[in-house]
Amino acid sequence: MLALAAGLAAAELVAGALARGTTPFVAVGETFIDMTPGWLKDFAIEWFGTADKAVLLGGMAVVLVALGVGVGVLSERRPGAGHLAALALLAVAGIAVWSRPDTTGADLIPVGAAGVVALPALSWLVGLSRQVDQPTAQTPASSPEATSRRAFLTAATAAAAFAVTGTGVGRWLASRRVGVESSREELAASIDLPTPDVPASVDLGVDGAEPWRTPNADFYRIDTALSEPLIHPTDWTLRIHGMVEREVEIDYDALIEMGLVDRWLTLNCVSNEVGGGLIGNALWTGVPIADVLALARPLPDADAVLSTSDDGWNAGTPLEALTDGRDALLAVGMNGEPLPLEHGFPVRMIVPGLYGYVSATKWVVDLEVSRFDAFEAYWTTRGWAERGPVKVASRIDVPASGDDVTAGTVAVAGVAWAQHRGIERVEVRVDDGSWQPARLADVPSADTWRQWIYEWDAEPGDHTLQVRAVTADGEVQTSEQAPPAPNGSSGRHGIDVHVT
Ligand SMILES: Nc1nc2c(c(=O)[nH]1)N[C@H]1C(S)=C(S)[C@@H](COP(=O)(O)O)O[C@H]1N2
Ligand SMILES: [Mo]
Repeated sequence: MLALAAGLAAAELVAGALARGTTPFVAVGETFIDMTPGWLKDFAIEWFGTADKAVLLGGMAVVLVALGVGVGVLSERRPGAGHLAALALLAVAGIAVWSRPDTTGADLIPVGAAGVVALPALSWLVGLSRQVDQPTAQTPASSPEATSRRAFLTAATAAAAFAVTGTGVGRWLASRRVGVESSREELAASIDLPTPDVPASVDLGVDGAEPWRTPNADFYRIDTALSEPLIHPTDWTLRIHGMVEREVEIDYDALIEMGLVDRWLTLNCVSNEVGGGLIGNALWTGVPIADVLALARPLPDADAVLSTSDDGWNAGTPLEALTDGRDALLAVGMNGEPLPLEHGFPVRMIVPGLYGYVSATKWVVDLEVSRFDAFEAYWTTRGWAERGPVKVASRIDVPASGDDVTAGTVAVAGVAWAQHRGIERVEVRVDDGSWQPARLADVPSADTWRQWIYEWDAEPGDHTLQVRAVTADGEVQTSEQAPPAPNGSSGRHGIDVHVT
């Protein structure tokens, strides 16, 4: 019983820490509710009314105690059979978790944690308890009986203590997340967020191509946080200090009152491979970082801002990129919603033209005005470049490499980006032919990616297609291949297609 309780506690703890709502206990209960026949449901509601959930949970506790005792008694007699029975219980929990409609693979981690704790705990407790049951042939004077009893009681107390604290801490972690989620939902009503209507003629709407606006749920996520920091907006402050005339600290309301702007900005990761998907485009709502820095008045010698997240991650950004008039934001909204927790709630940075690792600090709480020669940031200490301007790049979304297409007119389409410089031209080449101009969609500014389409007159056979982009300031995307480290991948994206 104690081993089972310790296992459940491990599951609650891990689920709370990973911010997963579906603990094995909850999943089994929900599955039971779904499997309950109608007459029994009616009966339960009639008899217990709104206390039906409490009754169910109480009933589950009684069943668990009985199962725990059963497995324990079995293990005392035949340890192998006991362990098999425990594994079967875990399997039932795993199936219950897996069968929940909103489950993901990560929801199975707490079940694994339950097994990792419960099975050894079972062996340990049963082993000690068997020693109590098997008095040795020695004389009572040395009292091995008393010693082994004490050992068992110590182990049992440890398991019980773990069960109680693990469950408590797990529940507390989970409730904190719920609290932050609900304050996020309240903000949706109190701050002025736009409807993220996609501007006219930016999206060519080609079948299979990525939409111009990336929905929040599809936006790539990259960070070092195992579970995202949970910050209530009312607890959030931003400190601006270092090489400034006047140190400043502002809270969430003060930030909002500085005035919100809405900007379409494309964010991408330095780790994106040629042709990869670590890029997204959203309507961000926020306060210009320049306005916030101006409150503190940076000193003339400063050339960088070291921004730090609530969880200690940091990034170094050129001061110039934050003050040269571009739309560098302290963002509070994403696509018309308060920032999702995993994208930096309540406040993050977004700087057009720079990779995320040198600019897009999520859960930002501290801006230190400084000099590049005075610090090293999280990724620069790990060998990545100190500066991370975005490299011009382009990608073919359709057809997919390896596709079979029918001869005739084939829509070849994708995106190109060079944030803050802008895309002037995109060209496509078939096999070793000459570069042909693609047609470009509109863009609201130079800070977003730009869709393109090329109507290809496809002839039967195997063909290779390549794309390259040219920036508004005349840089032609290089064919020279570079890996993501240390400052972003380069080279041309190409696909192979078979035309029938
Ligand atoms: N606090 C914090 N902010 C962070 C990171 C991080 O690890 N921790 N990663 C950065 C990197 S490398 C990128 S590419 C972007 C990704 O932002 P997204 O997850 O909202 O797409 O966040 C940046 N901000
Ligand atoms: Mo990144």
